[in-house]
Amino acid sequence: MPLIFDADQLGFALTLAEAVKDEEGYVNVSTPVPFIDLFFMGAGEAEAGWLLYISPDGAVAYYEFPIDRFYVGDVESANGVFKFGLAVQTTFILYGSLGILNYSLPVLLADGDGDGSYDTVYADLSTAYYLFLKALSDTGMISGEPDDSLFDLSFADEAPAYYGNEVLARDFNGDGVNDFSAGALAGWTFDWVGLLTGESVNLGWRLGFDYAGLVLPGLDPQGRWVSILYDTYAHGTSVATVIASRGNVEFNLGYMETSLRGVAPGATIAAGGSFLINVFVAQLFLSGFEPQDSPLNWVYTGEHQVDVINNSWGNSYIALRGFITGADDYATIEDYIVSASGTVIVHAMGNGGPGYGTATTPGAASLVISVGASTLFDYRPLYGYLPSPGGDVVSWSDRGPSQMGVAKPDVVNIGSFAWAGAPVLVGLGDGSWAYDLFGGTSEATPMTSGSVALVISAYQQASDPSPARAWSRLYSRARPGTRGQTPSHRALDRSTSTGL
Ligand SMILES: [Ca+2]
Ligand SMILES: [Ca+2]
Ligand SMILES: [Ca+2]
Repeated sequence: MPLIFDADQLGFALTLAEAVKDEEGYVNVSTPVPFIDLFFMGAGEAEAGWLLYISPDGAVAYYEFPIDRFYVGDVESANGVFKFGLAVQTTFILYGSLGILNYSLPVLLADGDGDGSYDTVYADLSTAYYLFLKALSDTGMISGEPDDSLFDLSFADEAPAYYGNEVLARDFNGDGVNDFSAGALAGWTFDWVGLLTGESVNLGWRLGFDYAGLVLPGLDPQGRWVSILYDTYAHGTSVATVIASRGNVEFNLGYMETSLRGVAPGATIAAGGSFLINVFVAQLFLSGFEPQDSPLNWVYTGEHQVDVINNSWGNSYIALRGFITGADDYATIEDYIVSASGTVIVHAMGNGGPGYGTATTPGAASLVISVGASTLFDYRPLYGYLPSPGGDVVSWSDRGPSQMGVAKPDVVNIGSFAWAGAPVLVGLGDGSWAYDLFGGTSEATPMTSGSVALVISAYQQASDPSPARAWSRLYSRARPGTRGQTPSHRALDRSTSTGL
């Protein structure tokens, strides 16, 4: 089962329409088709599919397509009965700098092995890709028209996705790099609004937003829903590539070609996809907690599912809510997760520096590894300057300490700036262009999480890893701060982490 947890159900799609295959190899869908959109908290019934694209300068493209009949060819489901639905996805492409996309992806569920449970997902990626390219072309974002044959209203040309082969993406120009991606099948979906279970509790946090609810399979065996987790923004994907990019893609940066290999290219990535609603539930789940019968009774199972949790986010407004950093509800729950489960949490310290006491929560939690940002000037040829080493704490990196008096951040790492991979859509139809100049303590944190993954991997081969051991090893390998910086400003970079 893939460790992909759809914490906010952003990728959740209802597949309630039955679709029966006829003798000509088509499935006929009775419309309207019910759909749900948990990004905009909407639901409805659709007579047609759609794609809406708004370019950065405000040009709008909108198309509809029929959804009552799709070709499936030789694709089979038990007794010829499929389930059909529309997965509604919204993406602010590269934080919206390349436009906003909202579209409905036709998905078909099949019981491929005939055992009575749905196990296989098909998505009409070629039709979605055609409309995406057409929208980019019609709004002047790219030149040329897409090939009409892509618009096929067919699942027969699409590869099946299933547990063991979860990614729903395609390479259309044959260079080995995916050019359109709808994300990946989630192993679990968190029914935080109680849509399917009727069980949902608003926890009424002072700071947080998390709901208590029950965890369901990402692919319903009865075929009523599927969660296809995707990235709405770009941030999470860039974070993940900084940690564990395999370096399989050669990106052309204009002044050099690079594979953008991650710090720990052998690490396995789990996803706790969240748009900052159920972010602590995602961490509880990945660190080995599960709800037992009741949404309010999350119990530690005795084994954390991941070794390291990367948190490239934080809240800067804690003082306005009457808390002090390090003693607030955010920090308390992360300290609890670390101490109860032994999972290492690495957290961004925030970009609100300089200044004494600058700290976000829960980046300033006592038991997490808090990360500030240091400089690296390898990217400067982009702007016509020579590269240079860097290695200082950058001006805007939060300085700490926490208001509990704990010296934070624990380390600094590259955050100003470095290249990172980005979601496939950032390539605007060609995945080889899906990269970005990334930065902030958001980037320094996965740089550090990758190092922690290497530390833990080494400990697992030698002895017993723990958050304290990971911290002490990391800290002892970091270079001392210079130029009047406090002792906590120790700089970590790839050379120190790979010198383990
Ligand atoms: Ca089956
Ligand atoms: Ca197709
Ligand atoms: Ca390609």
